[in-house]
Amino acid sequence: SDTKRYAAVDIGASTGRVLVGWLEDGRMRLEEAHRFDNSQIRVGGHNCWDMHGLFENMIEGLRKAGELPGGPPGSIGIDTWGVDFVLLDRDRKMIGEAVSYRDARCNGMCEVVEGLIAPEDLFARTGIQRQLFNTVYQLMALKKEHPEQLAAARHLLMIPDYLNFLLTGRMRTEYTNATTTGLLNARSRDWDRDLLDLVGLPPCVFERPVMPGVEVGEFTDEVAARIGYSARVVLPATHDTGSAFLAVPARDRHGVFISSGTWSLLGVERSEPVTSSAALRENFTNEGGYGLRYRFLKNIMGLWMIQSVRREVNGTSYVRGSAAASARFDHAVDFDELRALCRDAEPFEARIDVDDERFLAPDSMISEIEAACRESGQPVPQTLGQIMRTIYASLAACYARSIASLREITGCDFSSINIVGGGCQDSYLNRMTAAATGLPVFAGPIEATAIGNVAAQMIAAGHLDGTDEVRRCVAASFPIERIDPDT
Ligand code: LFR
Repeated sequence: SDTKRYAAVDIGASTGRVLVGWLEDGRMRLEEAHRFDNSQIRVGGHNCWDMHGLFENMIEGLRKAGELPGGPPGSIGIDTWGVDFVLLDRDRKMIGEAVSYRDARCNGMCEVVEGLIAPEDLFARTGIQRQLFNTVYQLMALKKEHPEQLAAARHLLMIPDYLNFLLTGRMRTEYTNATTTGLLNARSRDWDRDLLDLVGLPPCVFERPVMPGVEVGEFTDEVAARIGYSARVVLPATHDTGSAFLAVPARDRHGVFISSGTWSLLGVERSEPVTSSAALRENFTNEGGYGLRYRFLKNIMGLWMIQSVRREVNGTSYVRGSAAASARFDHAVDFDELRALCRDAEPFEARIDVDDERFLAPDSMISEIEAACRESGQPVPQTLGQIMRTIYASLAACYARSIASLREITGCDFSSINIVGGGCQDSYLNRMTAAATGLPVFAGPIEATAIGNVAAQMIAAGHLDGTDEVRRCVAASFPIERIDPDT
């Protein structure tokens, strides 16, 4: 293959970016071409993704990527958050909106599905955790509210699949992200047709998933004209967490991985799914990973809580144009300032359950935290610093608890924690994590998701050998900080 430069379009629930990666003397290099905010819009009574805005930002980013000194990338890959999707009609036009997973439409849908299939049976089939927003529950909500949309649908595409379609005119269903629907059979790695039947979803909209590494196609002429060059679109693990895990510079087989962004995804890689009753009870999941591995992990609310507090004190909202609280300060508060307030609030101690669904999309994160403390008979935070302290201490405690469960369920012992993603820059949280777990933390790289995306393309082009080589290459290419429990 002659492909030398690779672009990653990596869109998370809060921000998106386009990065270009290449290999130089055995090391991976990265350059950022474009970064943008991903905010939601209110349409038809729901919080939705601004698909038009995301597409335009992607085009802009790829155009800028082509103008970097090294010349245009020959291959590009897209990854995004999981579970969300669009439906296309027989003319391949989008039906309705891409509703966001934090929208309230799923309330009550777990119960509806439980009436059709026992939770144990569902978990045994899919290996997927019970999360209110899994695609299966979103589809049940859609079926209730807009049965006509589901009836008109000919294709279901996950968000990255849809962006790939817009770039190339070709439809592919990528496996890792498809697992987050909660509708794939964990062992066959294909849609569980019995399950689709049980919950009453139209089997014809689900196309057989293909693995990362598969080429989707070239840009359409129209897209190539706008971007200024043409390139091949190749599938990475299109689920961001799948790409992030591929890029974890694991030192050995005894590390716990945390992909820290809007969510903290804490877990390990396995070659088989774990669907024991303990895994179900602790709500662990078995998501499809790169190279036929499974990510056995737990979703922890993560930086979302801190981002929400910050937006709230600054009087902004993650949904564009929606009513926001009035700002509490005469200046915009940033994360450093919040952390400084937090340190000043030591040793305030109250603990909340950061796994609780009440924190998924509360009207006010601050009031929700205060209420949770009050209801559990603990001291109620009185200052912003105390709110922050409560979140940080609760997150670190949740990490420690989850690692203990992981140990119990898998029977494995862990000797370190690898934290990757934007959240690994939070040295305060890293120190608290090391202290709470008693394990050394290895923090970095920050752009693990984009790196994993690029790496999958490099493997597909024959420039890297596989997962182990990717991890060695990442370890050699990016700064990784070690934080010991006693520092
Ligand atoms: C992280 C992530 C998680 C998924 C959540 C919702 O960005 O993809 O893995 O549980 O977003 O899709």
